[in-house]
Amino acid sequence: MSFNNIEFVIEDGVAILTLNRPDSLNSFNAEMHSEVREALKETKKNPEVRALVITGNGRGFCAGQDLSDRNVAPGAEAPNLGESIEKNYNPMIRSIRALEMPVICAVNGVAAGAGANIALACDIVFAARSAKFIQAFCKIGLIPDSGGTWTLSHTVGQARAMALSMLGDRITAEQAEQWGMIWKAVDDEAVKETAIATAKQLATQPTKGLALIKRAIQASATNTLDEQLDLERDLQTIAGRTEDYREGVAAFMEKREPSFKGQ
Ligand code: T3D
Repeated sequence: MSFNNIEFVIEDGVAILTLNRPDSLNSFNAEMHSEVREALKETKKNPEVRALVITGNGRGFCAGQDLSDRNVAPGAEAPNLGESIEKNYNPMIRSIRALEMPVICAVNGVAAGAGANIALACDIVFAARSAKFIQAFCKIGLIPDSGGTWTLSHTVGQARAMALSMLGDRITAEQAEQWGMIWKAVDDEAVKETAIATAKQLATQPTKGLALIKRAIQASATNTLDEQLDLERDLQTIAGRTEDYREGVAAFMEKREPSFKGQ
């Protein structure tokens, strides 16, 4: 597959999707959206892929929508941003959340606007210590999209979600870690390597089980305890029927390392 705005490689069971418009801090134009869609589709359908890493080239992770693509000249017809979100951003977030494998994000630099919320939609987020998370939308009269209003409320609580969204302050990676927005802040030079190593390790694990964990944790955001107990029962039923469960128990009993196939 060849792309103009992203890099996409598959190695050791891991797909690595790198946003590659560094001159505009990897902001999204229409072509990049369609390339990311293509890469996510391939990730989902390629049976060799058991984890995905999303990162960026250059000094930024992603600055959200490419604002040079928006004609806001006086008298120009107002763009329909709802259409843009329906066509591009929402399907991307839904795809990341629904992928039946771990999605690891390496936030290599500033993550602003939709860029911040794409990172926060991933399952495990590592961020370079120098990276910043910015809900930049309020500075241009918009609201956080790409799931930001939901993700932030659920991860950092309403007080912080509200202030981050209204003030558009820059949050450091360490602050994001302390607040539970991300998994870990790591040294700049180690961020991609750490994310890829984590993804490669996860790609050797029971992929179906990990996908079920993802489903359960996601559902807990809106379920009652009763609903969640029922869901855990149902998902455990599925997990208990996988080959990897059989292998995990057998390996434990035989005191050897398991060899999981992701099935
Ligand atoms: O429209 C729809 O479809 C609706 C959906 C919207 C989703 C959204 O994401 S809306 C929010 C859009 N994003 C922003 O508002 C962020 C804009 N960028 C910034 O605020 C700053 O660039 C940063 C805080 C991210 C980083 O600041 P700094 O000082 O480190 O870098 P810089 O100098 O501002 O940017 C470097 C270059 O990238 C610069 O280009 P130049 O001058 O070197 O040629 C800058 O124009 C360009 N750039 C950064 N962000 C964007 C961008 N170009 C186009 N679009 C951008 N979003």
